[in-house]
Amino acid sequence: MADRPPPLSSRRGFIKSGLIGAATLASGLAARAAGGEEVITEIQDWNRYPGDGVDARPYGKPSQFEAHVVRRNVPWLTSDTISSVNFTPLHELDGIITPNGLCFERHHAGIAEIDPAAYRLMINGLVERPLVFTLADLKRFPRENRVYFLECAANSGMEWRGAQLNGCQFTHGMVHCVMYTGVRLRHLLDEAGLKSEGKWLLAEGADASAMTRSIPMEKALDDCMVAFAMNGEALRPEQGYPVRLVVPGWEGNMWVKWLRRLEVGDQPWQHREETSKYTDLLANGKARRFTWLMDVKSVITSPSPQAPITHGKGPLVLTGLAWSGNGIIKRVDVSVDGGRNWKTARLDGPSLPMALHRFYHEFDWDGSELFLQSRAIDEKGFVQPTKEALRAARGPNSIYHNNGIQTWHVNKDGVIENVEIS
Ligand SMILES: Nc1nc2c(c(=O)[nH]1)N[C@H]1C(S)=C(S)[C@@H](COP(=O)(O)O)O[C@H]1N2
Ligand SMILES: [Mo]
Repeated sequence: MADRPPPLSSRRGFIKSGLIGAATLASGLAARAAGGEEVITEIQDWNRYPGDGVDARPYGKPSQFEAHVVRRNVPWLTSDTISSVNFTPLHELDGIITPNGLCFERHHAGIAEIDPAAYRLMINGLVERPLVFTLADLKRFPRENRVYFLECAANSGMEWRGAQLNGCQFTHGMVHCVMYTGVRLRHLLDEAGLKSEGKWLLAEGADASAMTRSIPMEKALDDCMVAFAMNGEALRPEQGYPVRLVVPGWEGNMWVKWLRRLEVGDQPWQHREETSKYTDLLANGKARRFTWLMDVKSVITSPSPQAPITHGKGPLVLTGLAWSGNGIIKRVDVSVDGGRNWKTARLDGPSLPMALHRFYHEFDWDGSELFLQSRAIDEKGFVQPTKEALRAARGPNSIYHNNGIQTWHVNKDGVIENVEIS
């Protein structure tokens, strides 16, 4: 085994090259002159030795050099990790689809590990025929594939009183977007036979939190799905394996995971505060009762505090995400001067209703300080508000449904901070 290469991290070529990071650009050129760099002029180990065979990685994982791209939690936010949340690393991702292993998790009693053979979904209440479905039963209904974002109503909630967390992973990472495969809820309710008084649906999870939510029947019959796959494979346990409810465009709390029961009723149910209350307090002390739809929102994911500018002046790709529970995103504007001047960003990738949209804005950075902002506009004409406008409407003590415009301050060294300006 004498010719076995040393582990990658100690290989001379990689350590010395500085391939990632410290490059200085010739002004206006996003490349460098050829010659002198041994990572390209010298043969590297990966070029010399054969690698792993096809039986070494039966379920593929990202490159070892991407090990920092992970979900993270904020330890001081909740008293334990069972009823808690972690955040999608938005600053490291591109396109509109969130990889399954990076979708943020929000549980009230940890992850339920359900044996699919023992999985049952019951429909009862105001129906002609109460029914119980196995997973195999669900897979005998016509299937649909739909790409949707899921956003927790508490996303950006920590930012209500001022800039708080330094990174879009933490300020905006309670969102993910995957392609779901499943069956329309409508087909299952038809099978059970809805009674005409059935105006509300109670959705109940099989986890230890026994979470329930009331969903108006109109929405349930419109576009809700009972999903068993995400991005082409079975749901992950974290996301509700084997079956979760999909409630397009509406707050994440209603997307009941580990779905075990649907009860049809004639009015909304009373729910336990700690699992199902995402009520918005208003400035006058009143509360907005039903605020299910997630409003138009966007954030610049790079550059951002966790993705500083390390390449110096010259060509820069600014990118971010926009989404709305009202449908598709029509336009995203970007400002580099804190909202004084706006330019239309370039949307690229599929534009699907109630899904994440990807935008880009390419410009030459002259090395001066910037105040980066993005502002999304959806197909219904709703424009993402400033944080001041939101506070004026709801007062300083609100928490949920914060879709205000985010500002990132870029200093001359390319270091970036979460700030608020007025
Ligand atoms: N059964 C069950 N469903 C649940 C929850 C839960 O704790 N238990 N959390 C809800 C909340 S508050 C959110 S934001 C979403 C999060 O979905 P995710 O973990 O797939 O990101 O699931 C919802 N569905
Ligand atoms: Mo949530």
